[in-house]
Amino acid sequence: MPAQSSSSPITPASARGASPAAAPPETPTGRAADHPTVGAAGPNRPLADPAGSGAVPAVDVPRPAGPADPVDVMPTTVEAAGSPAGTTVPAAPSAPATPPAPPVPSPAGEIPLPADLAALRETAVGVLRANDLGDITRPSPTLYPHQWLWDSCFIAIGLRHLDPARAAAELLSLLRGQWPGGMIPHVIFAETTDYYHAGPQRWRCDRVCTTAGGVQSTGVTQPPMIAEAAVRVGEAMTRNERVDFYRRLAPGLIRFHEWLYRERDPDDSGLVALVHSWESGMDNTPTWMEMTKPVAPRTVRALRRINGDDALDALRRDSKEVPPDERLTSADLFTLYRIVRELRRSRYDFRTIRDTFVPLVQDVAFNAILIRANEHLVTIADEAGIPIPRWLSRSMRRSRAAMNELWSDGLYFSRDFRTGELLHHPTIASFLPLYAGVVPDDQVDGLVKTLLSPRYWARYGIASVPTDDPAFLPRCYWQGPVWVNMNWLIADGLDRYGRREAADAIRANTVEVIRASGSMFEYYSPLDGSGAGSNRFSWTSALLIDILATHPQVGLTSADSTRNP
Ligand code: 9WN
Repeated sequence: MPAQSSSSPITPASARGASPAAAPPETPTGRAADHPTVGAAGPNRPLADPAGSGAVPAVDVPRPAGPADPVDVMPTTVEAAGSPAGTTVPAAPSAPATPPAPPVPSPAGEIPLPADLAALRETAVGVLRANDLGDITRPSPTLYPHQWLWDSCFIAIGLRHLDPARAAAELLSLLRGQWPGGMIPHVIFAETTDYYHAGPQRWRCDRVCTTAGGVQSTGVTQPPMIAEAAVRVGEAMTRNERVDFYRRLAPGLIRFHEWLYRERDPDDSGLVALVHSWESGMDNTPTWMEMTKPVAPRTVRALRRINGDDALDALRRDSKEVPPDERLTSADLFTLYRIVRELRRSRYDFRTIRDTFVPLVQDVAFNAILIRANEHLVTIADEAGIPIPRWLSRSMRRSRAAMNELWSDGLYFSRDFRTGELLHHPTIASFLPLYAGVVPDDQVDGLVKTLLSPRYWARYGIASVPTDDPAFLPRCYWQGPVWVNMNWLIADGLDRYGRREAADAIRANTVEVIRASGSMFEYYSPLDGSGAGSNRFSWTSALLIDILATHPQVGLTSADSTRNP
């Protein structure tokens, strides 16, 4: 793995006074009253909202320059080698009209990247540099000013090509937020007064626990991508560096996996349950919204009846950078706030939460990511020389078997924890078992064929909701857009099933959709390739850097729309 710490444009960790060998810096306070983002006048001043909790500050965040014009191309499909006969893989979007630039040596010093891709990579590096807050990277400069769990993992996977020590620091910094019971929270709040719509005052976790680093956090978790990221970062290190890094990470990481099973799989089903759609990372995916809508606050329903969505839209503050129609609906957002309030009242304790109205879902994507993470955890613990408790190994084995219970009609689905009913919403999550590596051989062909069908793989990539689904909206968050992290995970799984050509076609398509938009958007329309959501988004940047470094041939071929994968 080529590592470039010497020429890294990211400030080396040592220059910031931190290295993976040094303890992560402590934040001086964990008390709400002392925290700059809590209770202060200014952008985070809490106001009432219809969900009855949290802040509605009065500061506008300017929307950055809009997306580039969608590239106007005719749909093309090419035969998918390695996929069942008759399956087609949509070609990568064709290159912009400008003639191809001469190749320049790739920063990895291997296959030279065409000049336009080298420039795109520089843009991606620039985004990571601008979002670098020291030992953490914010997902985007305006909409997401704190540290998110799975974002930091995808970010570390890209950062390892620039500065492995900094990538390791990104992962180790997640342990600062670890709760005494082992949970690693989905957001660790940075010391910033920048506004975030679900900031510390909505969670009040300081009343429940003090985190290891004395930092403020949310009271829920997010997909456990840490082990995957750690193994990738470890690959970019010398053996000694890696062992040192794993020794520092492994105890906290094992405690996190223990917490997931102990707290969220109390019945030993093998599948952990989530208590909020934010834990899934796919906030408004139809599966979760089906479970969420019925618990909308009465005030929200009433306001909506009287004034339609406009009144609610006026109350939300997360849509100043991003138009409301690219995010979840206001009614759904205020319902998610209501669920947070109930979790807060339950002190984030699953045994209490179980007896409330809070929807509980055995999320298929989260569990798939956990299963793969378990494998990596074994590698990490082995190399660190730290044993994994026997009961945890048993739970890990149970998870692999339990995944089969989520299979129905050719796809995998999430399950309602309370009723045991499958939630039959086909979404991108249905394919994550490929990443987990748990799909039985006789089911792989069918699943891959469905993935590559135009319902899912539209002109500009894999839609997060099938394009013919009533819930499909091409530019709305997790209701249709292409997400770079989903592409990365699925391509990784396909590789391990020997479907390299389909995997590379996904990677080529990913590179091309980013190139065509010219910017690091949060997500992209699968129909016209236009960027949506937040811009200058970190994981899009990091995973682009990773794809170009690990699969440079993809960058070279991606402009050729007649290419046959
Ligand atoms: C809530 C940061 C996060 C991602 C999630 C994405 C979005 C947050 C929000 O942004 O969620 O966690 O405020 O919308 O859905 O996957 O981790 O990028």
